[in-house]
Amino acid sequence: MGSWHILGAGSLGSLWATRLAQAGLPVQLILRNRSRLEAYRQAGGLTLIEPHQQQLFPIPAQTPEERAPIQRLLVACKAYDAAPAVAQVAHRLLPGAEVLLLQNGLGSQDEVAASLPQARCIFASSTEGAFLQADFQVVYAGRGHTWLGDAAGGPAPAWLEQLSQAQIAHDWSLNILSRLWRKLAINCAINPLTVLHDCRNGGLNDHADEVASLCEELQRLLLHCKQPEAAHNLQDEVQRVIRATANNFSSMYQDVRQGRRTEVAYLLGYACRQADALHVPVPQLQQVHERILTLLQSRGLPSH
Ligand code: NAD
Ligand code: KPL
Repeated sequence: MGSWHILGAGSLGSLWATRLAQAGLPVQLILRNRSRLEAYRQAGGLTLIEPHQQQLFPIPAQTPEERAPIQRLLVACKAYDAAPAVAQVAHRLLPGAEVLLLQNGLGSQDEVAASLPQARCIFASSTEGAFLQADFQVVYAGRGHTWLGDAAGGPAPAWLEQLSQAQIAHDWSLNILSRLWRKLAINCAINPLTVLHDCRNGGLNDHADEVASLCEELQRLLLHCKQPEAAHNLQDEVQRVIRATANNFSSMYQDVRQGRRTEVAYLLGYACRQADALHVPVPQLQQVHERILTLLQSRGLPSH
């Protein structure tokens, strides 16, 4: 069935690459440039770190300039890097190639799909947790689930069987956009407020009114976007997530704290742009968005 090409050897890309390799499936990593490739070769491969074991996988790697054609590409970059990264390898995609997009939020998937009319783009929404302990060393921090689907319809791909072999817990979703919208709404109700109030997710219990008014606006927006399933009981779900992750720092909080670029443009930014386009009033969301952009600017971080 051909090799898995994985674009981006960060947290999630390394997690997928090592599990596919562990199952004996052919994998090729695509790294940014020759100096990353050199650093990777020095490391001897990717290391997967789990609670009671760690294992090194000497997975072959290449740069985007390599010429070998690509049938199946897993894009594991951040949302803001996805389209430019795909552009570097677009000429290598075979007719009918499949491109899996692991990005959180919305907007980046459409950017990629618009640039690849010849490919089948499959969107994913994942609750897996992974982080890099060092370059090319990935810690599998929390087992989760990944939903995959084709917003344009069509059958489930035969290679889903390979994900089962690799023990990547997954389901084929007939409404992947609804899943992505639901996750986006939850992230929009929690993540920016944790940054603005400098708190763990559980700290938002002290700001329940603010969370509730964001949920109300997000629910209205989802209904206008024709996503009733994603809108259903949003506030209860947000409260459940806050309780379940009370002790955690949100991903946006961690990005800001570590001086990393955030995916805000594909979360709150996307929600505000959709609200604008559909003339849905979302004053609290817009105010939180502006406050976040100001905070990012004050820290010298990109606001897009
Ligand atoms: P990451 O920053 O750890 O990894 C991204 C990698 O892509 C980096 O190694 C970067 O160097 C690489 N990259 C960027 N541009 C490239 C290019 N042109 N060519 C080759 N490589 C390139 O990010 P991540 O945490 O793995 O997140 C990826 C996506 O998955 C994000 O949208 C994130 O929100 C989502 N996600 C992550 C997790 C998680 O636990 N880490 C869970 C769910 C969803
Ligand atoms: O996904 C999350 C994140 O931190 O990005 C949760 C824990 C759901 C908070 O929105």
